[in-house]
Amino acid sequence: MSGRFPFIPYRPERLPADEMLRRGRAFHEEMAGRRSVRCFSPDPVPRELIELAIRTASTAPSGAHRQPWKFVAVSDPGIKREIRIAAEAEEYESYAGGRMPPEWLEALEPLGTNWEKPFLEAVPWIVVVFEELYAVDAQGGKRKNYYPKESVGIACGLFITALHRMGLATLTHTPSPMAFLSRLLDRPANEKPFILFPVGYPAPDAEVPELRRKGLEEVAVWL
Ligand code: IYR
Repeated sequence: MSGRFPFIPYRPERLPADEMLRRGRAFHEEMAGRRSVRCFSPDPVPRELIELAIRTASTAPSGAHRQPWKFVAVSDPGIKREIRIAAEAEEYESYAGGRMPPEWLEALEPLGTNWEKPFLEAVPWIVVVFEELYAVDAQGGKRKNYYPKESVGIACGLFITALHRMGLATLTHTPSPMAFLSRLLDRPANEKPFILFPVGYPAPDAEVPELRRKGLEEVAVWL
């Protein structure tokens, strides 16, 4: 398989300067209100909203346009329970079994996390994103993907953004190591677990740490 795509015109609307500023400010304000949540309401979330978030994530740019991602959306209570049990076993080993070095535990202390992950059962949806390390064609041949980590990372950012825009909350959860997710979700060897997203509404009494984000002067350099 080779050859160039046909090229088509791309003429997005060019906005007036004040409208650009207005939109940029409004979007920044909206995104600045996003928080990672660890305490979810059991209220159901329509599948269509999850579909939209995945469609939006899948608009991400990717190396050689290989789109090396797969989103596994779980609403089945039995599978969520299995994920919780397996994740907590790994997390227990990390937190209490000495797998996380003291420096790491210290870094997490302000967040108040521990090995217990009840939200994995409480949430209406768990979306596990897999990184496709290489593609497999119909004959079983392997085709290399390019920059899969960068590509999937961008897709995950768009996923989080889409959820927030729709009024849903999530957490970028990485119950490490994540190999158990391939087994429980029956994914092939070319797909590697990347991030697990519990998705739902925050619980009515949810709290988040009062953290401060770096200012522009700390994250931007102008030359
Ligand atoms: N995976 C563990 C530990 C953890 C690691 C980081 I880096 C965090 O920002 C938060 C937690 C857990 O989910 O508890």
